[in-house]
Amino acid sequence: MNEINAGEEKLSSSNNLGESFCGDYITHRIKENVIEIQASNSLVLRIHILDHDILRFRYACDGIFQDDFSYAIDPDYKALSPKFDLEDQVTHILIKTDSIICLIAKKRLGITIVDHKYVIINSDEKGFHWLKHKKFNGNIVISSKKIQKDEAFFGLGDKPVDQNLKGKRLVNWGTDEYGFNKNTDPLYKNINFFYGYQNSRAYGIFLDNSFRTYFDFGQERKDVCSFWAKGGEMNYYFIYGPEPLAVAEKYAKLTGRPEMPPLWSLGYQQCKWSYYPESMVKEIASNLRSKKIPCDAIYLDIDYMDGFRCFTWDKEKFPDPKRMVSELKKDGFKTVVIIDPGIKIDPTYPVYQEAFDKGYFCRHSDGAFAKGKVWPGDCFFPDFTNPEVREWWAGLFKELIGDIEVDGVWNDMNEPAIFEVPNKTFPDDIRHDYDGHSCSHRKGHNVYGMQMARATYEGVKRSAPDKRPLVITRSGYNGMQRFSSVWTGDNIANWEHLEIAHVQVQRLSMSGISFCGSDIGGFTESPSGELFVRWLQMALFHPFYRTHSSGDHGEQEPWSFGEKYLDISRKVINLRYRFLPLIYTAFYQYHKNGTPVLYPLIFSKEKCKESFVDRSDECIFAGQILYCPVFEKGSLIREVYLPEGNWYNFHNNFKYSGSQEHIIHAPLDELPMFVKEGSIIPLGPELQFVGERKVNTLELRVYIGSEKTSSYLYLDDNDGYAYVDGQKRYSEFIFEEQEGRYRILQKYDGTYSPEVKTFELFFIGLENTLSEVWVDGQQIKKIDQSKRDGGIKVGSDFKEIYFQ
Ligand code: MIG
Repeated sequence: MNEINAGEEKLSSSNNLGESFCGDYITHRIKENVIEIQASNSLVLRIHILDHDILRFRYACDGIFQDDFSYAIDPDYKALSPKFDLEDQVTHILIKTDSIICLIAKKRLGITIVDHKYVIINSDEKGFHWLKHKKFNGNIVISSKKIQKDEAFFGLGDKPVDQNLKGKRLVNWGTDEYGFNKNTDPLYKNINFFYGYQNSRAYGIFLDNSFRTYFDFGQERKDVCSFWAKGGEMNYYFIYGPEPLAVAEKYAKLTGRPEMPPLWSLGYQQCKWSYYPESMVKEIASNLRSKKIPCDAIYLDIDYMDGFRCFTWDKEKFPDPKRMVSELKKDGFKTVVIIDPGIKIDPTYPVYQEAFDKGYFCRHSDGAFAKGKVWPGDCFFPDFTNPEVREWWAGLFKELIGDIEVDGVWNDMNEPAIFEVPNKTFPDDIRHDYDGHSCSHRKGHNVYGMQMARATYEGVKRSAPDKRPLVITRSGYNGMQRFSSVWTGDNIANWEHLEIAHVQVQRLSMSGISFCGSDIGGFTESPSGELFVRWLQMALFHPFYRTHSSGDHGEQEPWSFGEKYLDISRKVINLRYRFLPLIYTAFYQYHKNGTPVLYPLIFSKEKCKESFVDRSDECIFAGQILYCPVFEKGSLIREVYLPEGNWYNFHNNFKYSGSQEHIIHAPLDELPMFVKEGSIIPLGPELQFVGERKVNTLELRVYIGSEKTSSYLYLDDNDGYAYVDGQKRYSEFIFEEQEGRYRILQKYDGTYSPEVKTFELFFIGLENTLSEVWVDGQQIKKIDQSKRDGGIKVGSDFKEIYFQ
């Protein structure tokens, strides 16, 4: 038995006759930054040295490499071709870069990667090997590595499993899982990237292979980590940290980061399946405003369309979409609409007819278009892996975005999901263009959703070139973050799902996908008021902040649970808007450097503690705020672990010392959160929506600490592309204590003049009352101790502040 199936089947048993291994070393040659090693059994290994800490490994079993083509790698990624030394020793070839040494054993080409002290970071067990795929006559390509002592594993996108993947086997094959649960696998997304972490050091491995992939972290054999693909080439990137955060940033640079999103897309979004007709949409909008719930976007789910035909409107429900969208806009609401991949087979429907005439739909291997049933009934499906099809698809948004002025597009069902078939998707034989590298669905499946989101992104962007696009997608492959935000799909309104979403969002963030969120309140079933507000809190720092529900179990708007919960919802969402400048700043750091907007403690800059490997309760946002949602029904108490240093409770400014557990009061209307000492946290005003009025003043909360600390603030026009040409200000605030006084230095480049002209400073944690403040050499005013509200106002372009 050498066919590998999901889950139970054994991957490697010693009596597995089909197993083939690398032969022994014969010779090597170096061409620029690629080292090619020839083995005795005609196998060839190519090692690309992309950076001093990023190596790419490719294996050709018979010496013939496949086309070097990837949807994942950012086309703008530039390999640095760093300097390296190669040593040809008796037993090994050594490749030395500035940070690692890669040893290739001449026996069977076993790979070991060590640091300069020869401490092992990662090493092959069986290493690369392969099995004959019985059914397809290709190879199942496998890489097996030793699990180091106490090694933990993280990553892999949207897996709804505990943070540490040790002991688990997981599969990537995008699947529509309505009402998924803890440990449901696979889910919608296909992110072939994981971390190994041991002895305070992390590396990442990205298997760039879009066939069905498997990751086994010691489930089958306790000390072995294997990853494999049911076809294609063994082609993986090894990224060394040593800090986990450094791995995240390097991975994000390799597979790309998104552009800055429009600020409104980080505001609160209200969605349901479905709001219709127009009067209902208007009622939701007016309720949001009259009940003073801040909101930036309303979503239209599938029922806005005419018989679920993409790019059409049901004119009975929505007689004049352009008018409606513009009226919503006047009220400060953006409109986002859903677009699915299935195109209804209907010769009277021009989108269908054109795609049919041009042959843009996916075909079976014998040539017939592939039919699948989804919402519109029988459909054909555009082959988004064909650049010409993507181009056509992008053009379809001209009316929707350019004329009707819809602001964003939500791509669903793009695993692709198909009804009434046992495997829930296309059969394997379907053909894909794969950008000229024609293949079957076995290879095309896991990239289908990403290519749809990509074509949508192009279309939205092109149709409104002065605005930043918003695209949301359910499925995707590594690198999808360049084009789209994501949500976690059809979760359930129960308390366990609060925790699942919390872990999923951290996992997505460390997998290069920071622009993510869950259906707030839960998609299926109905939350209680308590669960709903706890969910709003849990998601407070998730960049994608949207309430969504299937709609068939009751209402799920902030006012659906009575006055008490309406008030709490308002309070939480108001706080979201106060945090927008910091969420935007964190997003900028993600856009620029690949830094995840939020991450678990194990990724924090605090000295890495092995005890964090299983810990996902607490989460760090923007590098400076630790928050820990309440996951238990009825609970008003939260145990929280604070890492080293001092921390301030955001809500009452009490100071706590770190490196220990605390028990804190967690009232129903508060997300427990703590600010690291030394941080300077910007807060904006409460707004009903982004752009409601000019924001000329931001609060800066200065949390007194003893160590020199940098904080940041990013400002630009909140939409449009002027920021690309330098119309932005990225300030670094350096806080430090100097001879009994405190100093804040502001540094930024450029001449951009932001709308924010004033900062209002609040000093938190001063031991004595504030007596003096000097701004750029001037003592600005006597401090009036009787005036306790209001902070110290300074120009937003200040250079240096002293206070004591
Ligand atoms: O078969 O469009 O995950 O968010 O509301 C269900 C209807 C199709 C699944 C999505 C969900 C959306 C729903 N869709």
